[in-house]
Amino acid sequence: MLKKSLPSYSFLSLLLLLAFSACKNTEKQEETAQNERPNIIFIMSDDHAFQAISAYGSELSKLAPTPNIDRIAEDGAIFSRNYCTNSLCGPSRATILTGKFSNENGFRMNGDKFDGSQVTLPKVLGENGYETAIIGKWHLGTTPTGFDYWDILNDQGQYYNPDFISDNDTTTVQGYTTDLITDKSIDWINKQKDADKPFFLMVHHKAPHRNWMPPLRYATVYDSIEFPLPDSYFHEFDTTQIAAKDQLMTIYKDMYEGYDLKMTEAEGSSKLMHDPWNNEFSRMNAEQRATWDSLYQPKNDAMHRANLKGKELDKWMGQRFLHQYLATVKAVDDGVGRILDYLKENGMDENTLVVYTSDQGFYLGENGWFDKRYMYEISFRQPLLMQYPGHIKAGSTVDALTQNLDFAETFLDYANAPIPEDFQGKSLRPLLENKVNGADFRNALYYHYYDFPAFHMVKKHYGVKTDRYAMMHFYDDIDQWELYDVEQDPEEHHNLYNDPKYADIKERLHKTLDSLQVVYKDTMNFNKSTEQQVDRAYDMFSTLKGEEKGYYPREQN
Ligand code: SGN
Ligand code: CA
Repeated sequence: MLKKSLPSYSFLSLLLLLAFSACKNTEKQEETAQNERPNIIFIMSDDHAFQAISAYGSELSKLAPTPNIDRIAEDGAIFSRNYCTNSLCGPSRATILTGKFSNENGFRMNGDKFDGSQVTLPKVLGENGYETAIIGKWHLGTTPTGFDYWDILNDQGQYYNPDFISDNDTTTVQGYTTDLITDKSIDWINKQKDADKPFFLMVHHKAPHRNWMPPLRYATVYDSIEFPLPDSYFHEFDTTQIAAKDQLMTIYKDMYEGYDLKMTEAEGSSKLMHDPWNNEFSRMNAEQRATWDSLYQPKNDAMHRANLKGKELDKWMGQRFLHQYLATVKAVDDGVGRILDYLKENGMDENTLVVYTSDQGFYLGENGWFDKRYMYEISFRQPLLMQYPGHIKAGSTVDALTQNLDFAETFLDYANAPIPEDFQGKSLRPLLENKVNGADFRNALYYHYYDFPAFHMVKKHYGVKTDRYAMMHFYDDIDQWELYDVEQDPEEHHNLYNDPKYADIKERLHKTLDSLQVVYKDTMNFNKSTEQQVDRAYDMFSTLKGEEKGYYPREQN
């Protein structure tokens, strides 16, 4: 069933409609003939915050710019208010593939198994004459379906010498993963160069995901820079925001000194502090490890000599995190540059739609946090840039409320392929062609996050976001509503839900939320985690942190 299928009409109106649609069809055919079917290259990194893309203009990114990603904004469009449906890797990827919310595509949290028998974007493109491929991170639990070619990382993948899995074959490839994904992508594009079919390629980077291992060439690249830590780095939440207070994603409390921050035990030693999962360092060969140690030793020794304590040490940890995160981003940016250069050098830039995004937003020290999951702006917002010369105006900004839910329909629209009736997004093409005003495109977004109890202990929640406000409900082990005036309070530190002045706004938002849940068919499931499940999860974290059970006591709400 296609989205533009005929509803039922009376006989007369049916005749009129048929006559009319015959004309429309002829017009449509002419229009189609003129319409090129572009190649589509979809580049997605993992956990790349918009604050770390210089085209988005943050002070931080000015010190660690991304000139190649920025080229897409210069030659095309940047989306200033693009959001995800569920701020987590697997769910975001499933939404992008299916054009559906998690409740409809069945993939709610990492660890779920993606149902590859359902209709997906690559399948529809394939049926409509596209050659399709995915290279890089997949993380959906089952092997890809609907792609002509796939070459994926195992689960989260590794930064060094990763395993790549293709049809029944796993190969360990020597090198740095970001560079390898770029090499493999360019090789594949090169094979399509002279084909008479258009292609769709998903280039999915692992970087800059935790544990932020930069390539050796950038291990010291930002060492001379002191990055600004956000003003809210030491923010303390009170009980009006229990769901924000009660999490495990604070840089200076919850990161592992060795695994995450590469801190060593003592001056002169290269032995890492707490490193519960040696799965990243163990991938390196002896030569890589020796070079790594030679680059990290002087800065780790300097850290020991400085003998930092308390907040000074907390700030040092934030700096170390940003240095590494931004160094892994720099390699992603190199990769984007290589793909853009390849397209230009081979005369393919004009007929290729290039998209850059991340699977969600990411905290870079705001509230003292890393990771994502929350519907709060920083992790809800998902960077998005697109270029298609001659079709998307260079240097344009799209300020409509858009979502990763819309990607599938957008690409099908550009490919002149039919859009399945049950896809839940909207094509962004009219926005990019200035055929619709941002304010008329969509007035509210829906969100739903389910992964609790789990890593970082962010509670289950769903919510609505309008032009100005965000309202969300944290449920499962608590029952808390929050309302923010995001325009006045961009950091979302003032929960207005119980403020009588906002009663009308609250009521309106509730109505919008109710209608979105109907539209997106999200019949609520208030399954409660048992007390034991939640306690077990907290115990797991205490153990991973190398502490006694109960080290992380559960907030008593
Ligand atoms: C890993 C990370 C978490 C992260 C999840 C989900 N821990 O489990 O910090 O939230 O991935 O990330 S790690 O120490 O093993 O890296 S996601 O992007 O895949 O959803
Ligand atoms: Ca991610």
